[in-house]
Amino acid sequence: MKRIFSGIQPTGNLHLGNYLGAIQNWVKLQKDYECLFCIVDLHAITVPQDPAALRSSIRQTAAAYIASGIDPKQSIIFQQSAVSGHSELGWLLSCLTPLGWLNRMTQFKEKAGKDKEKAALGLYAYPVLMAADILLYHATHVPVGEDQKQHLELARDIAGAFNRQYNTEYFKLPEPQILGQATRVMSLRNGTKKMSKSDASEFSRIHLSDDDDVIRGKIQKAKSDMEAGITYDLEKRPEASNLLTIMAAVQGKARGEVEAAYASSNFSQFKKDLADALIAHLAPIRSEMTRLLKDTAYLDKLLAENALKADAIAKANLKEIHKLIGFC
Ligand code: AQP
Repeated sequence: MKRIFSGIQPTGNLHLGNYLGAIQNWVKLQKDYECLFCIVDLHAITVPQDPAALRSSIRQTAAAYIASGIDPKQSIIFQQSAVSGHSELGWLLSCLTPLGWLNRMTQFKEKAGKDKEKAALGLYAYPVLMAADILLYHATHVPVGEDQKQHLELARDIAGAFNRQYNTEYFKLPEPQILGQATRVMSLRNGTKKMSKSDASEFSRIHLSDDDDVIRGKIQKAKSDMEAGITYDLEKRPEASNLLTIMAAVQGKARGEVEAAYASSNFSQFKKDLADALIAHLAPIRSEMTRLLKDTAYLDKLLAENALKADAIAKANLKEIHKLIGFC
């Protein structure tokens, strides 16, 4: 059995990083794997969320998955909070995860900022819940962007800790799949910073819901440099490198091929072509998202039905886990 689990937090509009680093790969993988694509709302509340905005982001995320090409008949698209097994296994695994392992997690350090004392316990324990998400379904593969690599390594360590504690080989270690060219899409304002939903500047990212003019405006304003030609050099030209990577990923070309085509172009021509390529790729997704979001009854029904499917797998696995722990 080859089973995929992956998810995105409904913490706002999805952006090009979520799309190129995660969803685009899921679409390719869904033919060869049994897939669960989750809207990880329990992770979203590790930082404060407005309830109405969260509710709307959950539907928007579901619509983005489907509009991008995830087939809801083939893959299980569901909401994490609708399957209580995630929280339950999260607790069971937190009882055997050493604090020292969590202390190493760089995402907590970045998100908690300077005042760690004020950060929520949930933000700190986030990677244990992520391990539970994956292990609850015995997922064999987990396609994610580069930023989730450390959390996935921890999930493997936690699976090993469970096996050792209960003297079993129950959990197989899930394999990370960090695929494609755009495994870490960077901010359009700063080529050394990850494109992120929580960046204060809207101009740092392209949203899947951005219209053509907004995309053009953001690409035009994207940070560039004074060098001649558009060439890839992560150290010296992080912004040019990021834009080249985005162009290659949306066009489905090798980065070298795009680089060769623009080696003697200026930014103004390159940015115009990049905006055109992005619009050609994203406009159909945006219009399908808009259509789906008008039919909230369809989205809600789909999520409810799929939650039952996920719950059935989760319940059966939790029964086995309870036995191994000694609850029954
Ligand atoms: N910039 C990125 N490049 C490539 N992949 C990315 N992913 C996120 N940002 C990039 C991948 O998208 C999936 C879901 O991520 P998420 O939204 O659940 O969490 P995140 O990684 O914390 O994303 P953000 O945008 O940075 O959210 P906020 O600002 O709310 O923390 C994952 O597979 C991730 O690798």
